[in-house]
Amino acid sequence: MFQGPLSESLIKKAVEKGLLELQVTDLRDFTSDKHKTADDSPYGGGPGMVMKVDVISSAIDSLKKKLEIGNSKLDIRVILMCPTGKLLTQEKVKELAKEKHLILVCGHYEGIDERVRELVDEEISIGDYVLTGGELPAMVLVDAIARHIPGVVKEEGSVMSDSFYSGLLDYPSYTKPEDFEGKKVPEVLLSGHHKEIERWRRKEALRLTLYRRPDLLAEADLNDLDRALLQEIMTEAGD
Ligand code: 4FV
Repeated sequence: MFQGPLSESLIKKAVEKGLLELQVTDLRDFTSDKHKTADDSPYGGGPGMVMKVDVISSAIDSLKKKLEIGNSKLDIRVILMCPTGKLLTQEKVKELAKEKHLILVCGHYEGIDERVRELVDEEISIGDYVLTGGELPAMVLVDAIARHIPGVVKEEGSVMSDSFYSGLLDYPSYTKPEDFEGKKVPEVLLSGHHKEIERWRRKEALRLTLYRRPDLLAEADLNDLDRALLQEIMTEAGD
């Protein structure tokens, strides 16, 4: 599953530029039976299969050993992707982007043996829904983190102006055609007045966040201009 998403576009270029190193480890290589069994039926009965803790444990240990060759003090963070984990946010992405080595454990089938939780440093969920495996969540995390590695995204500015980067949703963007079925690009964006454009974009980001994600607004660190713009928005909306 990792071949496709992680060998395309920005991630592919980041690996080619040596900014990012990705290695996929097959848990079956750490099984001990001739059928390479990495899962088994749940004790106490019930549907589905459970990933075996001993297989995951020897895989993590082997990876750590390999990474620690010649540098035992290496800081390796082991993360389990699972729906019971802490919801992934841009804050967490920025934090993990500062790490040197991440091992992402991907569950599969019904789930993982509960004792795997003691083998990991943290558990992360990408959302309150259940997927067929932890592979896609791991790819989502790799993609989100990669954007914060200097040099991966050409224009640093575009990461800085991301939604959530400043705690707000992103401002609306427009490009050619200037007029689409009578829907025109806002005049200010054609004006060349960069201060005006910046002010308009901040106001629209605040408006979008106010109406779509007021929870984010409560967390965002707003300055005086932001508060003035919010006042304007609410006055204009007659709120
Ligand atoms: C998931 C999530 C997720 C649960 C059982 C894999 C599945 C299966 N992981 N965020 N949402 N995992 O649904 O991270 O093993």
